Amino acid sequence: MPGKFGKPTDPDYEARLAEFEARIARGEKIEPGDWMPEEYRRQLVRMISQHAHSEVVGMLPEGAWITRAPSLKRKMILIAKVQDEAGHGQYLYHAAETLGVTREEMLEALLSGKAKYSSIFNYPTLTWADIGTIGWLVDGAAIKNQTMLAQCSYGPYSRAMVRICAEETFHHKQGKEMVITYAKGTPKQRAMAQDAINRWWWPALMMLGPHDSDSPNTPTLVKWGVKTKTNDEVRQEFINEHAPEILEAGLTLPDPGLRYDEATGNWVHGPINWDEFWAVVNGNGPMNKERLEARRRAHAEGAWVREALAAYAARRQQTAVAV
Ligand code: BYC
Repeated sequence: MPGKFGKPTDPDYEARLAEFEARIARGEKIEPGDWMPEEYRRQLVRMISQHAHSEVVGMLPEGAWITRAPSLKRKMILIAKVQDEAGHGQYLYHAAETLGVTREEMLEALLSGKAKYSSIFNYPTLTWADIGTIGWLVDGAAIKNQTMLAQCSYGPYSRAMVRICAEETFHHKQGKEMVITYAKGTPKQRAMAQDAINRWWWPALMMLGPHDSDSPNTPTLVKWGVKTKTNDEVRQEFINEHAPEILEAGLTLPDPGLRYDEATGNWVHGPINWDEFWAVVNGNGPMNKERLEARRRAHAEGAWVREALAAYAARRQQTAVAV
């Protein structure tokens, strides 16, 4: 049930805002139906719907390899993983719907190219090692970000994150196991794993969002407890965990500036190519066009399912009235 969304021009806005912020400070969750500033709602709809779209578009790069998995075991793991991403999309669309936005509005925004989704899914999966690398790096980055979002002040988003993180943890483990296996394998397997790490490392760092100095949404999101860490803080956590593990596996990272800093305990990275990031975000990445076309095609091909569901619901309603 949508809540009351307060605007600064409302006579009681300041008093209600103070109570809203006090609830967040006490660690209470804001639930659907509760009073909230319109800007809090707008930010959540933006973020949760982008997140849902990312899960759905994120099925495409990995889905492309289901028919080419090298063993039955790997194929079953990949099918389960891609299916999980569809489920994550569902939880997230539902969470966004609690804020009064409809599924149709969100899908229209995605299919028309208005809505954003994660930059990472606009890169191609060129070899089988990309599948393991997505699990290790992309799910690894997603978990760092989503563990933080599981603490967020909006109840439905926070609860969706708890469940999603549990599933992503399995995705992360299988990806790491796969890449480490290939890193210890034949020279050809090692080369394939290294090539995949080289191509996915920087996009995985970019996926966590622009530097804090270029992140206009962070201050509002942190103030209202949606984000509890900034983009750079989450990125640092991701690098601190993954850089040593990748090096330990006998692989290298494509960053000549990467070094461990004794004083801070952080792995310091070299400059990130933000021009590439913004090009991808603005629709000019290697796979943007293809990803959107695939989603539009899937939506058109699913029209008969939506029509059948609507016809079934109408018939059930008629039967209920007759009884
Ligand atoms: N890609 O002010 P900022 C997964 C946009 S999927 C595209 O820092 P914010 C998985 C940003 O939207 C998990 N756009 O934004 C699935 C904003 O533009 P607008 C995906 C990006 O929101 C399948 C502008 O840049 N995770 O795990 O404070 C298979 C300025 O940025 C990106 C989520 O979606 C980007 N990477 O922080 C495998 C997590 N980064 O909207 C795995 C939820 C920034 O003002 N989202 N932009 O026009 C978030 O946590 C935050 O939205 C972000 C960005 C950290 C991504």
